[in-house]
Amino acid sequence: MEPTVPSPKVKQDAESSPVKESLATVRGLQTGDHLTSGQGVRLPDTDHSLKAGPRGPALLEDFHLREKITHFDHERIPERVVHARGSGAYGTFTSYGTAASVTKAPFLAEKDRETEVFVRFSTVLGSRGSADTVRDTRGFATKFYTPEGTFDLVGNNMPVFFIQDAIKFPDLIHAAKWHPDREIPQAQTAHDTFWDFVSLHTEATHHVMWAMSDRGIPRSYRTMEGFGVHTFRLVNAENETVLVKFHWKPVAGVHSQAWEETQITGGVDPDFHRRDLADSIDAGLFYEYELGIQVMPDSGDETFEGIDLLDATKIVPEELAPVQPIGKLVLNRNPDNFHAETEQIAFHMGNLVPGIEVTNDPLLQGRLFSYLDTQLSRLGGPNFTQLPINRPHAPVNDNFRDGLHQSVVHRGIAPYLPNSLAGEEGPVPAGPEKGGYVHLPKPVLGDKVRANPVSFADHYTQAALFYASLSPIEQDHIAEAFTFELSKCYEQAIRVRMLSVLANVNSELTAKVAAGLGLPAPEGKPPVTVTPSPALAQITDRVWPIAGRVVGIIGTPDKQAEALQKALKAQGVVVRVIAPVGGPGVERTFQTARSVEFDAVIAATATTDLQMTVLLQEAFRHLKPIGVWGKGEQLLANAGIDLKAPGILPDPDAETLAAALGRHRVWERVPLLKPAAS
Ligand code: HDE
Repeated sequence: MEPTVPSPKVKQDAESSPVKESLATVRGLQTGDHLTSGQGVRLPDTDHSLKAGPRGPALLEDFHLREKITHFDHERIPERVVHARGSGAYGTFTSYGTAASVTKAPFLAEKDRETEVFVRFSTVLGSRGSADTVRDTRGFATKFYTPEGTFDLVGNNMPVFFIQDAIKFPDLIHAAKWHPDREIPQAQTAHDTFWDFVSLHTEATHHVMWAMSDRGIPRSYRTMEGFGVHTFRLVNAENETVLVKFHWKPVAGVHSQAWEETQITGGVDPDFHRRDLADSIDAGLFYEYELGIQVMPDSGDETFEGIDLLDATKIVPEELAPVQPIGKLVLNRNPDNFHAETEQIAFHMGNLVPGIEVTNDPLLQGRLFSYLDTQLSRLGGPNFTQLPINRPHAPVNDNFRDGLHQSVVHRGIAPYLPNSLAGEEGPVPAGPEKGGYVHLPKPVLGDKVRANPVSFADHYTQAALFYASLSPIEQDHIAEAFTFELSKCYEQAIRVRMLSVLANVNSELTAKVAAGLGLPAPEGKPPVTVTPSPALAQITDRVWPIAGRVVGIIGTPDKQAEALQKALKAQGVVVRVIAPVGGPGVERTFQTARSVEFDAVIAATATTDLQMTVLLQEAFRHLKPIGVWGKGEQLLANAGIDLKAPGILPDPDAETLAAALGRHRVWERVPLLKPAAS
């Protein structure tokens, strides 16, 4: 019943791995029929320690007991200081060839070039065991294993960041993570220290708007955009340069959970996103994204249309610089071992290949230091690049030697340059003609100062632009999120201060949040005019592909259910029957089903089961299409749902359901859910 994917054993042994086996030499190293010690000695018994008689004591000479427990004692490694909670998958990136004029990096420039990648998605604030669906920024980090060396694009699902200078990162994270005295709250920003910091450090305002928007609560990793955030410099074969911003565009569109759904999901399935990624890949419903670039001229001042491209709190609206697609990513293989692959993968902003350079963005510059540094304590020394998941798919000849966990047996006596002793075995420097990474000569000049450029000072215009670009429903969600989070603060002064920040963004938003908090709305100085960027809105008239969506039928596994299953399968939709008890064709029981799992529900029985009533009510509140088959009408009546309400689909067929799912939710139902004005 419950599990709907093949067992892990079947999964790992599948012959049809769609990507090439990068870890072929180390996958499944545990071989042989017999249990052995770490030294390969066969063991007759691993259930009883060696004792002086059955009643003990245990003997120190029991090498198996000591080895087994010692290894176990050291199984955990430090979790990431941020982005501790994550999950990942392998995939293939195929270049369209459309970036050939702007970069010489072959994995982007050559048409149809396939590159193996590993992507790790993450939340930022929670610990490794925290829930997936919390309100947070999501990491979207991609390792491209190219023959020219590894390139890492370590991005987020929001295009801006809280701070402009890396030196503020420890402050930001100390404020945003749990309170140091009690280590609560876990994985959320709804607490005093976060709002204290961001209300004082107003360059965070733009990112806070994104975090409070529906982008902070994605439906799945499949339905998230990804952004490189910083501006990068691309270099072509003629050494001409442009400035670019990287975007991942999900083929499935950008969709979010409803806020209440995220809270329920955190309890009923804390692994919601992780599970969806793994199950979807097992089911062949691969996650797909297009990589795109916004291309800006490499003007000497690194600005574009008045926007400072070195300021990571600013976007370049797509209407000013369209996102040009340059390749496609398909995530199509699950890791075999979470620890070895997803936990041990180490990203680094300095993993660059010829054709891609960094800029002077002060946030990016600090990251260039941090990522390498953090791995030294997290992965225990400088040789983490030798871990299978981190090994480049390019020859390595680095003259680095020794160190903890060295697993290469280096030969030769001259790991230094210049030398006259290494002969054929020694590396020689490679100039640009041999594919060497040569930093583009750029003049560096300036007084030594601790200061920001003047252009970094505007903290509100783009926050206002973001708000103005969203649909009214999304704007309401932002107001509700601010109200919720600020209500969770203990300190009234923090709420009042944050309202005064919002007052500089948008007075209507400030009024709504102030009303929710029962506080007066302060006057501010919001930007007089902003030009909205329609590309930022999530709720539009667009209909999206529906692969990976889940429909639940409350009923029995009959012919009608089977026919729907068959018809929607073609579009990648999973249809699950929810029945009172388990049995053939039943995937969820009344006891185990919860509304959050389903994107649409069909009531096909007149059950009076209270859990099913709640499921329908939640589906209704969360704006999901609800179909009615036969006696299902009675179930809707039990749940107090009006059959004429928007998105209640009488006797829906596959086509009707698909159309409704393609719009993600029944937005027309929103007015029904607002409390009547008194
Ligand atoms: Fe990170 N960040 N970060 N970050 N970051 C880490 O590196 C850091 C920033 C991002 O799945 C750490 O290996 C500094 C922006 C992702 O393994 C650490 C600053 C963006 C991941 C670190 C930033 C990110 C990390 C922790 C301010 C989006 C997870 C463990 C200058 C563009 C990668 C690790 C994974 C992880 C430092 C800001 C994205 C400590 C100092 C901006 C997706 O090195």
